Amino acid sequence: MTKRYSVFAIAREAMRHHQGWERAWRSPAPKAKYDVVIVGAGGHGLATAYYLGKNFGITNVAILEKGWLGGGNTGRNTTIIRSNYLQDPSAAIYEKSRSLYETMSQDLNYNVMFSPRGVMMLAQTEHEVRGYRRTAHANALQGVETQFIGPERVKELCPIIHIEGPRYPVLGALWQPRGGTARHDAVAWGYARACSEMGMDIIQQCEVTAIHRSGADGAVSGVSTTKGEIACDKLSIVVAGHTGQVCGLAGFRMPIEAMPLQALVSEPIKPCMDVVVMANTVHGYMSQSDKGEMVIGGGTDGYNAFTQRGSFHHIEETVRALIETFPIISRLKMLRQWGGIVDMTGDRSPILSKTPVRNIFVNCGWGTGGFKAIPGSGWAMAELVAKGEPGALAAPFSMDRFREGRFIDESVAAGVAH
Ligand code: FAD
Ligand code: PYC
Repeated sequence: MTKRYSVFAIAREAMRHHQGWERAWRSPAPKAKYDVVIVGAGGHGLATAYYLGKNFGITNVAILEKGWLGGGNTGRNTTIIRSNYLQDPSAAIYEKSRSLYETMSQDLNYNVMFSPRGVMMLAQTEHEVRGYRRTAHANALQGVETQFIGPERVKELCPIIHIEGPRYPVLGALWQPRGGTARHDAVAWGYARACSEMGMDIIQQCEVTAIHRSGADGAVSGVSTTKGEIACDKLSIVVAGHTGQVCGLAGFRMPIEAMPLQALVSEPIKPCMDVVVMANTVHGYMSQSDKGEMVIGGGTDGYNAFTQRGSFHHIEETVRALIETFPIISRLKMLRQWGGIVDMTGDRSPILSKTPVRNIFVNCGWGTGGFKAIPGSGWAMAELVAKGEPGALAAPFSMDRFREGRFIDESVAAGVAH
């Protein structure tokens, strides 16, 4: 039984030189067989496992990770959480997710530092004004709390914004007061600890290299990994930018492509901005971390690749663009830069779906915007894996929609140009 984290535990450990903390999760050797194997220990894989245990009592589960848990996009994103999407199925799953973030720290007994500081998406063209007004109306009907605010209110909420920009003045913004940020590593670590506590096995440094099928209908029977053979009744593939390759191991193709997306942080400065701002026209988004760094992100590279780096010209373009709206950052030094491999679908919406192989399920396509979706996606995916059929949250996101022309177009709400 893992000891609970609490103020008393902190006081107790302070008294005994922090000698009593235990490991947050076990690192077991894989068993020969599990009821469910999840490939990928990013946020979505871990959350799927957590809700399989919590909501359905399924705990004979292994989560296999080729690197270290949270080392993919989950530990590389700019942590923006919001649910201001246009289409009803998106608003439903992202709002479920945002609401789960509100109580995640208590639920997991792990401080994920959820900070509902408010997110604004700037409107810097007439087209965006119309678009965001429309989204605000749609959100009102969906029960998502957003509003379209004017430039004066934008300036009030974020005084460092230059409202009369040289090329793109700020004409207003779509404001979601309960949007915000959370600590990305903590989300992965909190789920990992809770899964391990339920008896699930998180196996790191364990790459899935083959997928096996058997029986008359060719249902999944197990996987080969760099740590040996593992049999399973059900397999959930949750590998973001590597979806194409891993699904290829099972013999089917996915309507998805992989691209690098990068971000950077500045040197730390005093607190100057207590909201998240996305400026999609000039193309950049920015928030300030608790350490004081300005967290800055840009767009995807213009080609498919698997480098977790991103290209230099993107940094230049992003920073140049943001300086128009935030002249205050012009003399800051960049501290570090990194990239992740994002998984993009044609309509910029995710896939939570059964696949052509019985008992293989896939969760992918969160692209540039899946950090905010981790709890909601895990919740919906656990239902799909446990019951074999999607519930109301996941159903619209099945991969049939590409064959049926039933797109859920969120290319504007994605907030990142691609
Ligand atoms: P990942 O965290 O990538 O996890 C997949 C895991 O699968 C990886 O750990 C990988 O190692 C593992 N894996 C792959 N192949 C195998 C294999 N064969 N065997 C075993 N394991 C395997 N979203 C937001 O909501 N807000 C943001 O502000 C935001 N900013 C972003 C900024 C950047 C720079 C990037 C890159 C992304 C951003 N995102 C943002 C998107 C978000 O990070 C992702 O959508 C989300 O983290 C995806 O989580 P995941 O669990 O699906 O994937
Ligand atoms: O989806 O909000 C988002 C986002 C911000 C930065 C990257 N993605």
